[in-house]
Amino acid sequence: MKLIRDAVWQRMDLEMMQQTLTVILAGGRGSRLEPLTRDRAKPAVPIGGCYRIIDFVLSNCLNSGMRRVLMLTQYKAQSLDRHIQLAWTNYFCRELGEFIDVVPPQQRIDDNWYQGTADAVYQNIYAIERELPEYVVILAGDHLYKMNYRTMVDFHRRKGADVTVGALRVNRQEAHQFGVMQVDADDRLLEFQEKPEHPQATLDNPEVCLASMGIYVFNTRFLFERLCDDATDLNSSHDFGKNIIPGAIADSNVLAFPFTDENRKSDAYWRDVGTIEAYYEANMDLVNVDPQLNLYDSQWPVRSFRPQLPPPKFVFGSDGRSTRQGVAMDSIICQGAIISGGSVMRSVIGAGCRVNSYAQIEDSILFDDVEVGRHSRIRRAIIDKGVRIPPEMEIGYDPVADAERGLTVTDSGLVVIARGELIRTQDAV
Ligand code: ADQ
Ligand code: ADP
Repeated sequence: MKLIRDAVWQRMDLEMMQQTLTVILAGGRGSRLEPLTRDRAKPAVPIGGCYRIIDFVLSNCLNSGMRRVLMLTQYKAQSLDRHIQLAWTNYFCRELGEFIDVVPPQQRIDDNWYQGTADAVYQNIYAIERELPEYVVILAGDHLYKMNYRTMVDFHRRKGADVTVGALRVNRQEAHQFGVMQVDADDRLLEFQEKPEHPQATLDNPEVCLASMGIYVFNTRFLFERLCDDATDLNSSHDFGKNIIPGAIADSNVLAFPFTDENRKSDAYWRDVGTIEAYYEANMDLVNVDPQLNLYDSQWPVRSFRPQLPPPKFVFGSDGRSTRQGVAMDSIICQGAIISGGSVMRSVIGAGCRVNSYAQIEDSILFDDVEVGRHSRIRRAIIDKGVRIPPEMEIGYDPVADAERGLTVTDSGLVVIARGELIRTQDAV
């Protein structure tokens, strides 16, 4: 009996997801992630060694059965576009009506670039209409989390909503960065304030607010009506959080979908890695012994592009006088990396990196093809693709010296070395 019921549910789920079109907003500048976003869009920023930020949302889409995806890009999209072509297009079968289309601004409706998030979707209204979806799921391309969107679409459908907003409980101190909501006992939105200065707590806990995850399920017809009205409103900033959602509360059925972790039965892991510090912490979580975001979960595969590179290698290195074992602990080491006589602790080492003899790397993130010279010491640093650290260099030990070299140093002392930033040999200690 249970088997039959499961099969019926699965079929209904499948049909529901086939009636769904996904729009991923991937155009934000990510200026607080500078200099990592100097040449690439935020969703294309590498994370966890062999992933890009966008891989988490796209893996959620595939794992949730959402196979019609429009990705709206705007800012420095070339790296993102190439990653999608390399890593993702093969998972979608055009013959079955599946696709992932990267859509740059085409100025089809008028000659403006996208203004806000709602405008980005409005300008692609024809592409959405062509697919005749029942529901449109709008996602952001720069969040880290694992979520089965089916449960959210199902919640939206069962409760007869016009629009459903993904919601998560956050500490009151952090809530000013988000849309903050008040809901009734039936999850109906009573109030929505975008990034309020004084966020209002939930009724049951004065330290907690209900935040918008910036993801939405819309009935297509309702979405179109609201976008068309908004487009002609001269006072609108054409943004979902500022205009569309607050405007819909008064006369429509707007619901909040509470996102909780299915396994841990608690508040789920979800991060908007908007700042260098948040980005760094998210990487450090991945190298934790018990990470909140587990990459080794076979029930929820996270996919990405895998270059054809040899496996990582650990070798004894030598400086002519003695030898030193190449070691790594509590770390992620990607393909093609060689740890030759250096030591790596609590770090993420990207593909093709070289860590030479007597080098020490701690609590750091190296993107692909970084070379660390002999006897260099690196601590709490983020090093972009292809940077060469000369021998006997110290990074992350003296914030003043690091800033004098022209490197980015955050308030908490994290050092960021951007792509193409060459460190002159005479800077070495
Ligand atoms: P923010 O993240 O601050 O708040 P925004 O900067 O508008 O909102 O970005 C939303 C998403 O859209 C991001 O993924 C961004 O990259 C993308 N984006 C922005 N402008 C775009 C454009 N013109 N074209 C294409 N994509 C674009 C939102 C909500 C809040 C909510 C937070 C959660 O407004 O209510 O709490 O997300 O992070
Ligand atoms: P990623 O590092 O994200 O893989 P790519 O190597 O694909 O990015 O580069 C992204 C884009 O940025 C490309 O168009 C590339 O030509 C450009 N780019 C890379 N480095 C620089 C730089 N130092 N100055 C200007 N543009 C750059």
